[in-house]
Amino acid sequence: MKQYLDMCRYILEHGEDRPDRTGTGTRSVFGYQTRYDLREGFPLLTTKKMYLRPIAEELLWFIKGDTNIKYLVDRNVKIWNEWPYEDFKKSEDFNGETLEEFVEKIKNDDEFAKKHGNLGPVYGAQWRNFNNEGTDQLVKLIDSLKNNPFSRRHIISAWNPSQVDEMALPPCHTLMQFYVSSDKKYLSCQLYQRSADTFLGVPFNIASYALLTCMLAQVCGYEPKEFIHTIGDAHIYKNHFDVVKTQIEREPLPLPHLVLNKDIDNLFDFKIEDIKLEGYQSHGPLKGKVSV
Ligand code: DHF
Ligand code: TMP
Repeated sequence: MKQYLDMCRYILEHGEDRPDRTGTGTRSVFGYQTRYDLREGFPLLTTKKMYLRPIAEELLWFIKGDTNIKYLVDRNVKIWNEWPYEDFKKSEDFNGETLEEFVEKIKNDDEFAKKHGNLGPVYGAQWRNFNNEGTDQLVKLIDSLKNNPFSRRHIISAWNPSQVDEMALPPCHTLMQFYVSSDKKYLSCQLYQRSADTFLGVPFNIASYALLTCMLAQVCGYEPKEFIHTIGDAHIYKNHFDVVKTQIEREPLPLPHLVLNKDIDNLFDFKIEDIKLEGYQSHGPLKGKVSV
């Protein structure tokens, strides 16, 4: 994962300092691409301690077409909690609850979760039911990967201009395209990410799309080859500069290997226990605040 550290270094050295929506401030470059060869191992960062479970749970949640954080909260995955909480704070039901109290209510009160846990028509909704008009992009993609491998239209878009205003956060990973090698052996994926929090979000995004590529490869009869990550606004938040500098001093360790349950031949049958990582070694944890 030297590529990732090179990107961090490049942003710190060549980026421009700019204000941003959250008020934190970033250093940013526009347009940056990294490539990860999935045959060399699974690209989960080793220069800080990470866990595959929240990443895999979030991906299964997208694949289900779910957009309510209840699914994640029930599985103790915390990464999306802040955004519905921000909306809740503005609602008439808000009584000064803390984020923790809000999350407890999501967990224990189904009505409350239905009302306040939804992020709007984000990733899962667009992937499985684009624009709420019934187009299942994921089912179509699997069909075209299997039956028309050399198509140049293996695309899923989460970016829906007519619904972005209804979303708690407009999609950051906006468009993915797949490519089958000429010998029909390998599957590759390229992601266009419009906005990338290089310290917090990007390590999740790389692993998530690598995992999706491996799952799709298995159910379509290919082997995973490359994940290509193309970023629009690649930024490091000001309050992450110090941890990022610590991280780029660390030596990457050998990559782990992903082990999927080989019996699964339908993408929609994958469960968390079918997704395992072997041989993960890492440096210690590095923490940073998320800008909401
Ligand atoms: N906003 C911002 N400013 N940056 C993001 O990366 C981001 N990501 C979102 C939603 N909004 C965002 C969804 N993905 C974390 C990681 C990914 C993610 C959201 C949050 C995060 O906080 N990671 C911590 C804790 C991980 C955990 O709780 O398991 C980390 O140390 O990696
Ligand atoms: P923005 O909508 O103003 O671009 O803010 C979104 C922030 O979240 C930005 O810092 C990018 C970050 N982000 C990621 O890096 N990856 C993700 O998967 C998500 C959802 C957000």
